[in-house]
Amino acid sequence: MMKTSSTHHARVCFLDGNAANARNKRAPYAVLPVPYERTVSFGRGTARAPAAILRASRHIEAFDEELLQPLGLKVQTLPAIPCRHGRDAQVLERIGRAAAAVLQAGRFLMSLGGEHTITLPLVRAARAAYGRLTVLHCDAHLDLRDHYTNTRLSHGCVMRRVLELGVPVVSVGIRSVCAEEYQLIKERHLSVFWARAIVAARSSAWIKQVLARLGRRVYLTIDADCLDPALMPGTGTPEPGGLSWYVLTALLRRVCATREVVATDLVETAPIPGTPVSEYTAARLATKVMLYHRAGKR
Ligand SMILES: [Mn+2]
Repeated sequence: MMKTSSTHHARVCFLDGNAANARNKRAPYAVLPVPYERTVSFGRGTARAPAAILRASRHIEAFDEELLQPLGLKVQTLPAIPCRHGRDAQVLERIGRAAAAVLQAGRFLMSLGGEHTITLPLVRAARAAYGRLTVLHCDAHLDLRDHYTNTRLSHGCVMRRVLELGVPVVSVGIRSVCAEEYQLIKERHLSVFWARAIVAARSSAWIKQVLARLGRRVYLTIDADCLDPALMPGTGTPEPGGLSWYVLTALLRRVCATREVVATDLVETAPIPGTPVSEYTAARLATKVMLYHRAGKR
């Protein structure tokens, strides 16, 4: 039996439980658990997501049914970032430093949130390491408010802060928007691909339109609520009418095949006690992104 004591948790490999692999500081893939939960407005529990996703990842089949190859991903799972103490800005800086160490070494970073706010320091670190990039933002929400619940460092404002870095954002799966956000996307001609249009599309031409908006290098942020709540019931603000598994993975596969995806975060999973569906879907999604990335490099 494999030991799964919590002290060794961070050392367990994301994908195959190979502890030696998990300690490999030169592994091309680094998984960073970021249990940051501070400004969640509705459902709670996203701080528990990184550990739950890592646990669920142990149950993923070691062969990929789509690419028809063994997973065999070389992954180092890093220790979780301490997120409970310190001011918001301090903790976000801590996250950025951990990300920078991975990205500066040219390794692929897969961050597991935590709430969406963590994307700001992660994008900053990616831009410092790689320069120009586009953020591909999969989400039910635009997260473009200037401030939300009395703070500018909230999950509801994170893409506004990213835009302020001067980084272009392409949003996919959107189906919830406030008047302020709608005004902003009209004024600035922001790239928004509505879930309603994607789900009704009769071809994958929309994927080509997404690709046309992306530069050569891409940072990918996936809010779990971009998916249909049937696949991802455990998320802070579930919205009906989300993307299906096959639609989202088709998009991500094409993006990884045609662009240099330098890092990804998967945020806003909030495990529901008694059903593993949310964390298992999240683990599968994180794995798919790394597999698509590896296939794209070949
Ligand atoms: Mn969202």
